[in-house]
Amino acid sequence: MKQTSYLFLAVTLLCVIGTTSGGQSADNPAQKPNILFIAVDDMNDWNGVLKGNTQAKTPHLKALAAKGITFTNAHCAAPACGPSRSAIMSGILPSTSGNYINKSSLIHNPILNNSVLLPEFFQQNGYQVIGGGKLFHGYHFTHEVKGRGFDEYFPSKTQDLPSFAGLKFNAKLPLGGWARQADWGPCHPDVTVNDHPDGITANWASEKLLGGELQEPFFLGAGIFQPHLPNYAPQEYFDRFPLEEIELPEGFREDDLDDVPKAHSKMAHNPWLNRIRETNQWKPAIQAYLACTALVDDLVGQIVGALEESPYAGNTIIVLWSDHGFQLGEKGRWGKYSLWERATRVNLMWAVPEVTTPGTTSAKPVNLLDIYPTLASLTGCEPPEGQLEGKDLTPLMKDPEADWDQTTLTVFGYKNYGLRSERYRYITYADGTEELYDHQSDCWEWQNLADNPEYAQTKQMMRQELPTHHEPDGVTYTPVGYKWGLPSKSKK
Ligand SMILES: [Ca+2]
Ligand SMILES: [Ca+2]
Repeated sequence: MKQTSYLFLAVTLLCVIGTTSGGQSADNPAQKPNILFIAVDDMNDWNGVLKGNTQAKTPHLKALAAKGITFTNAHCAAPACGPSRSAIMSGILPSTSGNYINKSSLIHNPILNNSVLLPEFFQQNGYQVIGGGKLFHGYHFTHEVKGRGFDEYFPSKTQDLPSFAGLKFNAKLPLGGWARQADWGPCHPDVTVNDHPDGITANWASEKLLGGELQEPFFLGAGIFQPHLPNYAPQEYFDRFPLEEIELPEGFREDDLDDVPKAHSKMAHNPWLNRIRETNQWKPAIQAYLACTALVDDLVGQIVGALEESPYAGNTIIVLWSDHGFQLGEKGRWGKYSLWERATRVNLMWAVPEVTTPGTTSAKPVNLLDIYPTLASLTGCEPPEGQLEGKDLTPLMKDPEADWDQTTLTVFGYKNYGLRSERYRYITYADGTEELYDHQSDCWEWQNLADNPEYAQTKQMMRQELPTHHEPDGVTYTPVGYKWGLPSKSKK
């Protein structure tokens, strides 16, 4: 009965308003655009689109950028997989939910657990929702959200992809293998991209698209794990970046932390760079990150290429995002877990039929938190009431220079905030210490201007944008600790 009445309503509406096009509201689910949702893990701005480093080779990301709009000043809600992805999937800021660090569980957080997660949202709106790879935090997808909102998960809701530890290697790995999670190196020559867990995810997504049997509208999520450590890829990817040509990061300065408050080290003490330098592995580690980014690029090309060849090409929104950035030595850090540019800046690219203009960019400050409300808007689905804290990006898709918020926010741990405007980055830590950088003259954030009285007004403007609410009722949260961003103690 219910289905019949929906159909009747849809047919009636179609008679009244005629056909609708992609990106416009339509009450008949069959008319709504499909969504290809590509997640990439730990991919920073070292690529040919965001131009954070010139060594990267990423033709397929460039081709995707040429299809639609790239947000060049997009930032994560949190510089760690767990809270970043929880924010993307719920549309709720970490400071609102109390989900601050990787160890914080999504489903044991009452605010997040009671929210309508993005896959559930599309399922409730009549979409076929399927996913594979790493979409939520935890490579083992099923451990966290147990398939909530998915009609189908690859390989299944109870079975994970093969682990990286199972790949074959020729040589001993530099830091001793998967257990440290900090290794890198080429796989054994017998290993091809089809054996790599990310290759398996990309093959699955491509086959789904090319198979032509998806029920429209669909939401297809493909989560790529690289270039998250361990940086393992087939030899051919390492061969693209000869070791003798590798250059150290342009943004690295030995004395860079001299003008930075000590509070940053409380968020995450990261010994990896020291270890990497001591063992003369800096260039090999950079080579591996570049190799794995090139692998991701090929897989993105494969998935987008499959969509283009599929029957769904004309009515499918593509959104590609990375969950946060990564520092390859800048500010003494090999890792994420900081509020600096290289850790918060992300890839955020959209190609939306009849909405985006090919090859456009916008430098307005935007956030991964904006993905959920934007998808709701583009598909004409009513967002869950009172839940979403991000903004619909559609106005910027139509006019990249449209009036917009002055800043966007990244949260890492209790009362540690990074704000990015078009020109400045402002950081304030829980102990009240501050940093301020002027990107117009200092793209590497070398000179902390926070104590310079000339910038008092700028700081004041930025401070007004900070959240005033940091301790959600009824939520047990763990402050960021000293070691690896793991909790040092529990609060409440
Ligand atoms: Ca990540
Ligand atoms: Ca400095």
